[in-house]
Amino acid sequence: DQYLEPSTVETVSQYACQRRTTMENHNQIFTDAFAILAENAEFNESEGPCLAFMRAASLLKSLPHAISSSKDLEGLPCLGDQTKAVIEDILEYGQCSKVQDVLCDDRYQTIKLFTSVFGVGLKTAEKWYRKGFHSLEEVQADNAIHFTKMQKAGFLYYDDISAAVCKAEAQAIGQIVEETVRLIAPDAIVTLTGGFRRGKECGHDVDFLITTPEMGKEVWLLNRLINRLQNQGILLYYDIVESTFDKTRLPCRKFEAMDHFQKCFAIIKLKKELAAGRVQKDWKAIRVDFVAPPVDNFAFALLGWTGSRQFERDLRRFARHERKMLLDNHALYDKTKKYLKKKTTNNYLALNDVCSDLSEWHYKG
Ligand code: DGT
Ligand code: MG
Repeated sequence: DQYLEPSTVETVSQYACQRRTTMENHNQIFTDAFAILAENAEFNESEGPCLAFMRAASLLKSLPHAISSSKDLEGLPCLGDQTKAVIEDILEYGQCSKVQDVLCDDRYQTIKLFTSVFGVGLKTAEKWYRKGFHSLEEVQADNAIHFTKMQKAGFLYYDDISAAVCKAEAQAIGQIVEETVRLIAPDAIVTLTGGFRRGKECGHDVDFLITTPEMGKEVWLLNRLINRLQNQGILLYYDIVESTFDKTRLPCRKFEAMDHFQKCFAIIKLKKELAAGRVQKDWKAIRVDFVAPPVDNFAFALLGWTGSRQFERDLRRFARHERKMLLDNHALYDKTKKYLKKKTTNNYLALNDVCSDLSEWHYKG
């Protein structure tokens, strides 16, 4: 009965993977506040509060109505004293002083700016902040800093990459990728994943899963794809991360499981139409991620790369706590039977067993 339509069940599930979430967010004023508080907690490496704010935001996004009084919060999971206080502040004053304090905070503003550069993580941003820098210009002017290849590309294409990618751009990139992959392997499987698979109107990058129907053939795909894109003159940056896949290892129990598939983080030059008479460059740099799992793991990779991050986290938590299974981007493990579901057919069956209803709910919305 946990799979019933939300309207017919009285309680809202604590798991994002059991909640229908549409593109319509009736509680954006609250979820925007939580996103800022979660980001600030992340910058301060406060994992608990960060997760609590993200969970609360995810829950409010799934509600079919706007919260208009604290009475509406009764019986809802994922809301603690801190998150409730934020909601009550907004209900009463139209804004939350804690959020305003974060937005005005020098450290928050600066770390947010620095981490917005492709290739700059929290540690690097902090190092630059401790040097007393507040702008990207100051950072770039420091001769003592050795920038990685990724960061150099991040600075070079900063304006394009920090602008959102729209659906039409994602589709145009999809067409280029599809056509190029077809030239290498006509039977290859190319699937758009990430936010655009969930139906989002815009995103920060475009994500693809690429594989071949024949096991083992996928190992050549990314290098050949990169070569072709390079020959077309549209590859601005790439970094291929080789597969570290070890089938004997059990899935990672950390909540933010990373996978071991071969992948490539790239920046692609997308031609764009210019309005007549405009003097402007006629292309936009777009961040693109390619992941090349073996076809045996394709179903799990697809599930893992479709997101959202909260959905993935809760799906793993659901598998662990409610089904005594371990789920990651490679497979589903039965903890009680201690075996690994390996074959493609089994993978699909396993997915159907555990979460097909749930993911359908999620993605239909
Ligand atoms: P955005 O920001 O509009 O691109 O939103 P998403 O949802 O496309 O997020 P993105 O592109 O960061 O990642 C796509 C999904 O893949 C996201 O839900 C997280 C998930 N994912 C699964 N495994 C991995 C992994 O090993 N590395 C990364 N970076 N993401 C993973
Ligand atoms: Mg994405």
